[in-house]
Amino acid sequence: MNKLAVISHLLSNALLQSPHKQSGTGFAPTNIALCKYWGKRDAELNLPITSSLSIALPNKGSTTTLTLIDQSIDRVIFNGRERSSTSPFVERLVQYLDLFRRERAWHLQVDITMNIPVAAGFASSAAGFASLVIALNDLFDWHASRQTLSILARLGSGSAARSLWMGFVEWQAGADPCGMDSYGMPLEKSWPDLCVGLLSLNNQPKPISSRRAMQQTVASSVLYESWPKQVSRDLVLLKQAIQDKNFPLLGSIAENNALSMHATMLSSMPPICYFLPETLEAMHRIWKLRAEGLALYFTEDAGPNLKLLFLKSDIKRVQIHFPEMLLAADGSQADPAIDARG
Ligand code: 2P0
Repeated sequence: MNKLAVISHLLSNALLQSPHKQSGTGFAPTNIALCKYWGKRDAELNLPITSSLSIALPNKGSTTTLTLIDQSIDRVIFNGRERSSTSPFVERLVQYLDLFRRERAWHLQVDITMNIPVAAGFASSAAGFASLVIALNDLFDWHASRQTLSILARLGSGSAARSLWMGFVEWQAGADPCGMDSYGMPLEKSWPDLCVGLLSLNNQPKPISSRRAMQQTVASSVLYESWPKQVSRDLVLLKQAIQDKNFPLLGSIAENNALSMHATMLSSMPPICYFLPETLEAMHRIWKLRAEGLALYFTEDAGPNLKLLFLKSDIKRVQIHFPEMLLAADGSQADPAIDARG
């Protein structure tokens, strides 16, 4: 099944005619995976090999506004600056919009604003595609469920399936070849004392996109065989840690999960290494502080920067050691009852 067939299955033809309104808007939060998505069983539909689990950063994310324009091409404005129609970013976005445009009779101005440090690689495509789908839902008046929007967002970028909710979200891998059972689900748990800090260490462009890196890992790493087993264990332990508010368990499993994902990359051929000297230096500082009694853990995605995990009671101590850290979530809004419209 291809993307168009999935969309036709989810939305009737009547819903795919011209937009109902002149404009539509949506906000979606960035999500940080505590148990990572790494590897696809279907590259066209972004269907994962394993489930994954994330926490949303409540006030950090992407707002997309779509406005119908009387022009022959789409215009994309990112953080106030118009982007060239030939840039890979705009091409990927327009290709995605085309999935919902059976006749090329209308075009849009797409305004995307992200309030996360974009150059530092924290602005994953997840919040971007999720906010785009919420804006399309508004523009077309689909009244689609969050589950449907999660599947639609996944077609743009896998991790976007988790950005439709606040709080903890599990993206179920599912087994259906068409992916109708592969979407995000909020956990009915909140943890107001849990904090996430963004530690920006190096803003150079990535050596390889996460999309390609995933593919290369699955195709060539002998260690990848152990990844699904690790994820099965980690999901159980993370949910237990969230249930019991057991922070050392949550921190140690999230950190180990990230390092194990990077281990599969290091063992791929050719090797993939997102660590930079600054990354390793920060990891050693975190481990030393932990040995000295500070409950501080990290997670790392497909880039050199770290996300710090700690409790509200330790904010000041963490800030003394990492004054440059951006406090992105203090857990107080990690409530699944609040939906992503903010
Ligand atoms: C995650 N990452 O779970 C993992 C951890 C990066 C490292 O999801 O190809 O941009 O669009 O489905 O979602 C980044 O990959 O990849 C990612 P595509 P995506 O957050």
